[in-house]
Amino acid sequence: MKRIVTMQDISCIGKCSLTVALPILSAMGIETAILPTAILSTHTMFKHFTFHDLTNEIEPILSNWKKENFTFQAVYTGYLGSMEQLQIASKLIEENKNACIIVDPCMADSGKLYTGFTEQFVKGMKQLTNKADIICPNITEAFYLLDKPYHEDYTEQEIRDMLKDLCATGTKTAIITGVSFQKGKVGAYAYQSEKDTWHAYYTNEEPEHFHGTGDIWASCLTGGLVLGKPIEQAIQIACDFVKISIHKTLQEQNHNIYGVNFEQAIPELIQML
Ligand code: PXL
Repeated sequence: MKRIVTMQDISCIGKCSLTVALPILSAMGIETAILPTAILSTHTMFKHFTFHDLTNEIEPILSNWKKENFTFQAVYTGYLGSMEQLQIASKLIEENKNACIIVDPCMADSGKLYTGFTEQFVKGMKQLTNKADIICPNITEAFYLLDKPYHEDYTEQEIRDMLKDLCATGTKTAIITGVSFQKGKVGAYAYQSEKDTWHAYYTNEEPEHFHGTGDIWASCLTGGLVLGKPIEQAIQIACDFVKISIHKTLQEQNHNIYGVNFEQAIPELIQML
């Protein structure tokens, strides 16, 4: 059985980070070790939330794991809460030289940094992405990583240039999610620097936007790759699963805005594998 490790927070309610990564990766048949970075009452899109930092727990957990000689096929990092956690993630990557490293630079959306993030953190995250095999920023995060002003009227050439720039400092493959060049269509655009190849995949855009979809997308991508799918197929699975999850959410009359009904889409995910 494949075993991976994912480092991100536990938002107790809110359907993001570990509460989506763990069920999705488990459903995909992958043993998923977790390194929780913090425990929050909800994700930070709520007006009030508690935040208990778990940084001090991480190093002892890692040193215990070392004694057991655990190995991981992939290291997947998501929401990290501090500069110190970026350092720990970096160390985790260095200690797992044979693993596929997937860094989702969770820090921004809709043109803005999430609550609590700073320009200094963005610089630190850029350093972390340089160490990854694969990164999957959304459009906003891609602009932040490249220190470019966010705008919505980007062209396909601009996205291609950004993907190349993201790979220029170390990342082997960059995928920008939430890309749209045509009204009603949204997808992901990838550049594999080692092969100098491009790949884009789009689905019909659903009429509402929800929190947590980036984490669902990155979890599916990670799962697909760990299962040995070609990156084009892993991207398709991730895009389709997010789309189906949003669709199921919209079918429910009193749906939550804080997350999507990905749970009800898991049978379709398994069929896609
Ligand atoms: O989905 C990204 C995410 C993860 N974890 C926490 C968040 C967010 C987005 O707001 O607040 C705690």
